[in-house]
Amino acid sequence: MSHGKQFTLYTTAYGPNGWKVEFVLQELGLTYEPLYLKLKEGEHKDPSHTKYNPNGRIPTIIDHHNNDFVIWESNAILFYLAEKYDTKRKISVDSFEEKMIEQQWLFFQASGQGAYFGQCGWFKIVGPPPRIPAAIERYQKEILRVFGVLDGVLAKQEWLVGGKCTIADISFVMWNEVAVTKFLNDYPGFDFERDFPALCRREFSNHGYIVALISSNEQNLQNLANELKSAGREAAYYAVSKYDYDEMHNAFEYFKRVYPNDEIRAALWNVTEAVRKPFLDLKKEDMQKMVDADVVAGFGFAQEAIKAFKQLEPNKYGKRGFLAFTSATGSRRGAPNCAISSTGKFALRALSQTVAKEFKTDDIHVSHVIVDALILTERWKVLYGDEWYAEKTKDEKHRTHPASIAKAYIYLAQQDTSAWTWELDLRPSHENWTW
Ligand SMILES: N[C@@H](CCC(=O)N[C@@H](CS)C(=O)NCC(=O)O)C(=O)O
Repeated sequence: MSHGKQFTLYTTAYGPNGWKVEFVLQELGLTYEPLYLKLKEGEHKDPSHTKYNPNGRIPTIIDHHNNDFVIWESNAILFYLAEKYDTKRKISVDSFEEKMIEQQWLFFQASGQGAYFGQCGWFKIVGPPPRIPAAIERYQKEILRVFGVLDGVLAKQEWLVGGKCTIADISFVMWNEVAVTKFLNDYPGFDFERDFPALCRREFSNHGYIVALISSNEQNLQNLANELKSAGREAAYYAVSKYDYDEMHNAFEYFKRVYPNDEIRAALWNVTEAVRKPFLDLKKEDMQKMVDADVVAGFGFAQEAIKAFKQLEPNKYGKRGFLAFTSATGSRRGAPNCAISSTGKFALRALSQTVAKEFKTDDIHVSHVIVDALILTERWKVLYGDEWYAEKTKDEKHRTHPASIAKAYIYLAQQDTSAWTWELDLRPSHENWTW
């Protein structure tokens, strides 16, 4: 061939199967000439292609450095490229057993993912009308089932095989992407992040953030950091001995040492000394503890974050940094038995507003976020037991998922300078508005 590249790749711009071959060729630094066939015009059925690929589908490759060796079926191509050219095993595995597992996933991708997801696309989008609801639903359900298989496996391990990203993982990427954006976009109640967290990963680390966690509960910190790490994300934590001004400073200093070359761009505060008691039963110590944790430590946290933001240039959203104070309705209205928490949240709201106004012209975005919801975390189960939790959470619309809250924070962090939220109030749709 006159193009002088090692491979000729018959592919298309509009279908997922060819892209995985391009990903792998690029990862391995191999040169190729892509020929993007127009499927609508039947170019893939033309003898100029079918003489190489009797199946008349893309992708197909010709290896000009191996006697014009021809191979088709996307996963057969991936395996060929890995076995022949990934000698350092950058994106493939070495031992016999691991290779068999790699093959297992490649077979599953072709037969269980590609074939079924493709049928969903045919009945829902590409094929001729009428759109048959029973057919669309069947394949949508199959996509959800396959997502469940992958999510279950990836909840326990970082990658499908060999402890690293391999051709097995790469083979699934494009169809997953198409399914989320085009096939399940109108499926009732579908929420990728919420329903398949291991496939999707936690929101902030998923958006490229390193996650630096601070808490007084070391076990929780360890679990969360491990979960993020096993999902291939970067995370570190600092366990404070108590919530106070000095410990906030220590935590920030620690993270700066651990990540000397990274920037602090977003800081989220969520601390509450949640004491609920009749007013006359409260002790001086209860109030003092709240002031130390909610107010003084919150103030220290905000100072550290603002100092770090001020050293940076504005990012692509036009801000040096984003600081959020997580709060509650008690920050706006007091209620019986809430003298401690409400006083703390009122103070936090005042702090948030003053900091927001003082640093807006430094391009630092500060938001006060009220979250009024039963948040679906294991913590409630531990506190009140399985039965209570099951009863309280049975109605989907009365509860809030942490991933949905995280999504709102991401949205705030990415707002451009023309519309900054200064206060947000989040509730599940059927919240009973007792407050
Ligand atoms: N199992 C095959 C599927 C190939 C396939 O269906 N390719 C699509 C484009 S993504 C195609 O060529 N469709 C054209 C047709 O069905 O006529 C592979 O993974 O390579």
